[in-house]
Amino acid sequence: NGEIMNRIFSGVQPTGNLHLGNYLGAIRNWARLQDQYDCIYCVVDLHAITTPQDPSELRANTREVTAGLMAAGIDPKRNIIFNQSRVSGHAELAWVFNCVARLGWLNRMTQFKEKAGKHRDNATVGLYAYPTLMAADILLYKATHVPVGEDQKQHLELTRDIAKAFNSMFETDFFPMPEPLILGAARVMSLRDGSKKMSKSDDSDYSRINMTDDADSIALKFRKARTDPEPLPESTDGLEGRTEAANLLGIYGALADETIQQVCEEFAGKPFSQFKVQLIDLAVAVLAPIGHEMKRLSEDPGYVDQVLSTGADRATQIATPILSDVKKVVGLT
Ligand code: AQP
Repeated sequence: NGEIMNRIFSGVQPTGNLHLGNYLGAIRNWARLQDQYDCIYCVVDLHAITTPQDPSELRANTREVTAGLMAAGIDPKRNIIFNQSRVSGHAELAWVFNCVARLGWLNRMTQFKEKAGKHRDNATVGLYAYPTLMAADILLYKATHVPVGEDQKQHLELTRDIAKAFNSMFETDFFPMPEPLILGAARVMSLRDGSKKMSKSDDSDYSRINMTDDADSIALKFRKARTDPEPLPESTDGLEGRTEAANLLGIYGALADETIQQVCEEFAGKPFSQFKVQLIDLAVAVLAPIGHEMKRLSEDPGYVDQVLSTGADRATQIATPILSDVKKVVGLT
């Protein structure tokens, strides 16, 4: 019956302000994929609570991230947009996968090591088991493609291992192997430190451009962004060892849909002060309409809630028969 030809699943955590890294690295590309794929975009609130969240902020962030997805051009009619906790199948399938995945596999996950840091014993069990929930997110819909950045590659590999192990444990070909969709998206770094990625949880608001920042804040943050005293190089070779400079050129390139080499050629020999003026103009032109639309949507929480609830109903319709088959395969029903 031609089911699930090309289905995409992707998620974003409602852990704080959406920023330029989330936009250029993920959300903008999700909007571009909606013409070619059947897409499910999930605000992953169950993932968010693997680290402590304030309940009222979590609720507000879930709405804000949903508004961000729509403001960036993702159409909730053509795609499914919903928040994870409304479809109980995610947690149910994650439990089954907890009983398939091996401790040794999870012990190798670098994201856990990074996020748990030195206080490993204090990290939640949920943070440790994060990748099995992610596997459930994807396989609950038998998604065929998952857009992934560098940081999520290892988790997708684990998802494939879990699918394979499930299939072999129960002598079935039930789960398809989801393929990574490498979009070659830019990794956006902190404006204060070119060795750290731009992140929602960075203490300094000057480290990131939030999608809701107004033109003045965008200008101020880029003006204060770290660079070096050298002018812009003629080619990418001249960016060697200049992480902050490379980051700003990368951002410009991503916003303008140009390669970094093209940006170098355009600005070769110019000082950063001059380049930043152009960067600010471009960033404001791209982000201001998105920020305005997010603000407009934030004044209409009823509409945003309705999108999430309709999305959850549609997601449930796809997930229910798949979860019910899993239960039969495992012998739970
Ligand atoms: N700096 C970045 N550059 C490019 N892509 C990025 N993404 C995040 N930061 C950058 C991509 O955005 C998507 C959603 O990310 P997420 O919300 O699930 O979590 P994250 O990757 O952990 O993002 P943050 O901002 O760093 O959150 P915190 O501070 O809470 O850990 C993903 O596709 C991610 O690759």
